[in-house]
Amino acid sequence: MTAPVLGPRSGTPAAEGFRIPGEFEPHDACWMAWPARPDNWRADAEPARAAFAAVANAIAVSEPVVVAVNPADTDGARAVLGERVSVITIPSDDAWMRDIGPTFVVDDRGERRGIDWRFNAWGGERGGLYASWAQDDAMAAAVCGYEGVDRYRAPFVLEGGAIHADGEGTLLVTEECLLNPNRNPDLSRAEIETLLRDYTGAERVVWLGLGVVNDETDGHVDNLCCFMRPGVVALTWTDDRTDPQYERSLDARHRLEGATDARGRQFEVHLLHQPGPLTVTDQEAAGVQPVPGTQPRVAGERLAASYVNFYPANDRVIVPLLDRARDDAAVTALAALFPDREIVGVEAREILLGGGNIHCITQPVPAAPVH
Ligand code: KQY
Repeated sequence: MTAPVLGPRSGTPAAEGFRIPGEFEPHDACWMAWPARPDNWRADAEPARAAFAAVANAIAVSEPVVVAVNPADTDGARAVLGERVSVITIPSDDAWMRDIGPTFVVDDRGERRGIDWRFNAWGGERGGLYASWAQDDAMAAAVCGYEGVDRYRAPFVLEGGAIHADGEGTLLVTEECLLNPNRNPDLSRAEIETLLRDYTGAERVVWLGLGVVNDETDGHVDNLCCFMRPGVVALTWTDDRTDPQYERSLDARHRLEGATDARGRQFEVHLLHQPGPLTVTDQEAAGVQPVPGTQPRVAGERLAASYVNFYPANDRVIVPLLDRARDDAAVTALAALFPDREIVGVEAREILLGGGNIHCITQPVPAAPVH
């Protein structure tokens, strides 16, 4: 089954009364994509597929999951994804639905639309992670077609993982990513902030500085800091002052503590101690097939590991398990922060090896509020 891809709307979401809801608000579904490329996923993506399937099956207990799969992989995906997961054939260049899918916006009349950000593989000609991304850039339009929602084509490069919204007018972003010349070199900070307001419905943008060390997205905020509810955020942290993450997280903490949100609240900042530090093993690096123009995988390289990269499904939170020494503390902390949801840990090192984690591979379809 294919769905018609409709042309984009004119106008902007904010001008038409739309906003990004908080991710902790109810969802109607969750979209994911299926990993395949052997220059990013080791051992022909088989270990990553097992991890993606575990994430999809865990989310599907709580809300419908739809997985977009390249044509050649449809039968293989169907075989390992549970019966509560739908499989739809849509080609993609890689599997980061947070960044290639639409960011959905809602209005107060119960309507839902999608934002189709311009996508350049996290850097385009200036350090993008692979050389051809046309299929990824077409994903948001395809998903909007399947969902039967109108779409706005944004006039600037952004990824869904580069923003976090509280649903009440506040947006978190990082300077490392949004001001990186490999995204929108012709736009000033003020112009970027205006576009963010126009497309997300935000009234206040809170700029953090650097993201997680060695994050190949150039510091996506979704690996650094996220909302649990309006006014309450989780920040990846380390107590080790010698660790390069320490100064980054400390700076983010200071910025958050010195800011207020769109409703004038001060932030309640909860620190989630990072895993590791974790690094790529020889065996893991050897399992990736290098291709010129693609981000290489090098043994010993630090991985951008963070427990902030979780997915809050409707009644359970899917958390990456990454480090035996730290996992329990992260799960316990999140259980206190989401007292009405079950916390479900999923082994996620194989996702991390590809450059992101559970939040990066998921894209919620918010339930449209009806007033
Ligand atoms: O973390 C993300 N949002 C995307 C990571 C992309 C990594 C590509 N190798």
